[in-house]
Amino acid sequence: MTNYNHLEIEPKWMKKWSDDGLYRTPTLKPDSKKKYILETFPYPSGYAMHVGHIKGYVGSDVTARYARMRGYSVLYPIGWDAFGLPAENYAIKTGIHPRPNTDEVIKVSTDQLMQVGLSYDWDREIATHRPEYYRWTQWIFSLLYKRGLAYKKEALVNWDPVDQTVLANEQVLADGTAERSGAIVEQKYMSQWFFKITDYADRLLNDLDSLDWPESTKQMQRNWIGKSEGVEVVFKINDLLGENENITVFTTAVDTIFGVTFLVLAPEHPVVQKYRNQSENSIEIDQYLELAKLKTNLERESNKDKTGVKLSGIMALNPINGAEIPVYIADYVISTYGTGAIMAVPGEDQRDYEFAQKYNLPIIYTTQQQEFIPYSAIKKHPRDYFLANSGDFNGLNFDEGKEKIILSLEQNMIGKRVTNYKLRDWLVSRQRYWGSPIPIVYDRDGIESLVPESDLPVLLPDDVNFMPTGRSPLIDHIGFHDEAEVKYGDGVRREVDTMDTFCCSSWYFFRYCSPKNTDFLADAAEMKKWMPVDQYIIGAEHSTMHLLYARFFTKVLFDEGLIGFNEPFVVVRHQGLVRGEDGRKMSKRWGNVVNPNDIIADYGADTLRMYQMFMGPFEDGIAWSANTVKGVRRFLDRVWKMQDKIAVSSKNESKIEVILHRLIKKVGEDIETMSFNTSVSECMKFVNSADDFGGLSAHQFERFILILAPFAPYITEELWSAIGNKNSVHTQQYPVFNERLLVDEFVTIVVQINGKVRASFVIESDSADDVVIDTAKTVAEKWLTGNQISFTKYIPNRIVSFVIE
Ligand code: ANZ
Repeated sequence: MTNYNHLEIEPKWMKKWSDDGLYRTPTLKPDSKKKYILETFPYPSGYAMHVGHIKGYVGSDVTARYARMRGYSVLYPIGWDAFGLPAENYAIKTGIHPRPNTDEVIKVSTDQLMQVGLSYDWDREIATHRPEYYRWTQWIFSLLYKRGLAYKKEALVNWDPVDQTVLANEQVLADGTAERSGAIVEQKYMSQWFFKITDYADRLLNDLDSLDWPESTKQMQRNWIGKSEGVEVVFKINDLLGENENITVFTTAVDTIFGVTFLVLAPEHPVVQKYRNQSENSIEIDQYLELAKLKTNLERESNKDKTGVKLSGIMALNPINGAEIPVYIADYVISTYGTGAIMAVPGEDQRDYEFAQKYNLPIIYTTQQQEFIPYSAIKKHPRDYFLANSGDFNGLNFDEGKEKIILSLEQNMIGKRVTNYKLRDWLVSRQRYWGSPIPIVYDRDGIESLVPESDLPVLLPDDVNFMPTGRSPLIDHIGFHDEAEVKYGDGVRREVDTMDTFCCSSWYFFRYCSPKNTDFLADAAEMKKWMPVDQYIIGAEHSTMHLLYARFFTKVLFDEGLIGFNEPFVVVRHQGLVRGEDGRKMSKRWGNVVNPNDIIADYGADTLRMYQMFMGPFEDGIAWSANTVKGVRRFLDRVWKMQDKIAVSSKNESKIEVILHRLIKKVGEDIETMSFNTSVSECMKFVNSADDFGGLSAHQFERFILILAPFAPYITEELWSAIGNKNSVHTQQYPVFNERLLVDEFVTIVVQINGKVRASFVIESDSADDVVIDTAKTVAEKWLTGNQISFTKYIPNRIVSFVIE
């Protein structure tokens, strides 16, 4: 027998599978069982793909292969999230245009994924930077525009003064610097396109309940949407000019209103603008506003050290009791949430407490304890806390107090109940080159209109200077605008911003249903057959934005009557991070990156795959172990050698049969619950037992190969063909197990004599009748000696009963 040589086997089968179109998606008939298995499509920005990506993909592939073997018609596609910042930043760094570079990376990565033996239907491959794809990204923009869900407005954006560009929130680090340039990011007002995802906030929240997603992911979505029910209360202002001005605050703790000792405004609040010049401390205020501009919202919210400045010259009146209180400006209040103004209650709110301590402001406690109690504690047990220092409401518990205070504010028209959301409209325009053009044109008066559907796609020109200049690169492309002028009239100019790459990735799973369709984003009948996605494996870093945006697009298409479901992903799971051997995140900086190509070259793709499934629970973060990789390879070597020990009828055949049936059951169930690591370890145990028993019968070996096939597709294909099969192992049915064989290995037999239980003993299950009866006679000897047994009955694996004279 030859040795196990992965270098020979793997390229051979890879080519054969591809030539035969083995993994092509079957045509789905109405009565077929379907499974749509999806994974995040990679963005082709640099070279070699990471073992971390590969782990998620192998998990999907095992599931896809197993589903096929269980008779499902499977859609398991792949594509490229090709537009966007990773590719553009790489282009800026190297000076190489993103198109040829992206196309080259796609080629290299395709080869890499093929080598791993992932059973994609390559005929369905898509890439978001190809016009036939982004035509439909633009079409969705148009649909949103027509439905009143896409609009333009002035907004504060993250501005990188070094790279001269707007940054997405994810590109701003927690310390407020730009991920790429390291510059301190500024906040700047610019005109931007938005999608009105806030219209869908309640549906996006409520529909989460029905989804089989990790609870933590659902919770992150809930937090991101951030539904909050509270009250808006109007505070009148006393100013030197005697003008009529109010400040409306949003509070979720109106029951603490008697404890308000100052108001706080966000630096951007209009009242600040109105009074800043006439305040005695206007210089100090101006300085503070400049400083606040440099901070991102994230920094402002997480800021430990509360800073602020008094807006002197005005006082506010607490509407509930007329108390006069000062007004402060502080950046821990965010302008874009609620009303951008808060009533500060230092007796029960931690941030207000810290602020009051720092600026020596009074504290009024409104609970019976007369000390600081965080409001979160009160909210948990509102009946245990009683109002104090709260006028007519004293002595009421917080439950009753809240309702009565709200009613009183409502009656006096100084408060109303409101619901706020943290969710903001989705900012989709980028002053960048490498994205889908936005299908909008402006006439000479600057009035916007949609590019007609028949003119889509608006092509992204290639000959553009993509280096950052502080303006959208498309501004200066004369041909881009000339073409619009010819089509739509003199003076017409195209929109020069491009779309956020999240727009491309929010609908790609529809496209896979019929990726070559030229009439629509995907054929309606195909979408109906394949969607929704049955299993989506994605990195946990996509828990909020990507999943939320994809759900939003799906709901819009549903509302438009184009699809019959309004949630795209029934099941979502996250693969855990693969860390370096030293336990740190894999990074060039630590020199701990493992290149999958090296593992494939040294040990084979089957080892890489099985190791990744074996390294630990799929959803946990695990450090790489070169030793275990070797161990997995040794396991496959043993599997290879098993073909030499095939006995036509092994003497231990029935014993092995029992453990084989157990394995069939266990691996099947484990794949369904993504407990891949335990299925691999069971396979390893099985090989040990098979060795102990002296080998497998030919039929047993065949079934073992089938069990292993989803994990190690190459070696199993080779062994399968070596035992004389003509068809691929990957077109076979997964073996079936027999429940009856799964009973315990040992059973307890009870011995009855004349109807009375006299003894019991443990014996291998399914032992021969005469062996069991003889054993029973021995253990019950003291009742039997000297008596004649007139009748013996054996109920298999349970009871032996004797009748004696
Ligand atoms: C007074 C108060 C007393 C508050 C107390 C809380 C506890 P969520 O649940 O996140 O909606 N707030 C309102 N608008 C804000 C803004 N733009 N920036 C920063 N903070 C803001 O929280 C609502 C609470 O957060 C509001 O209720 C308000 O403080 C603050 F013991 O009002 B509260």
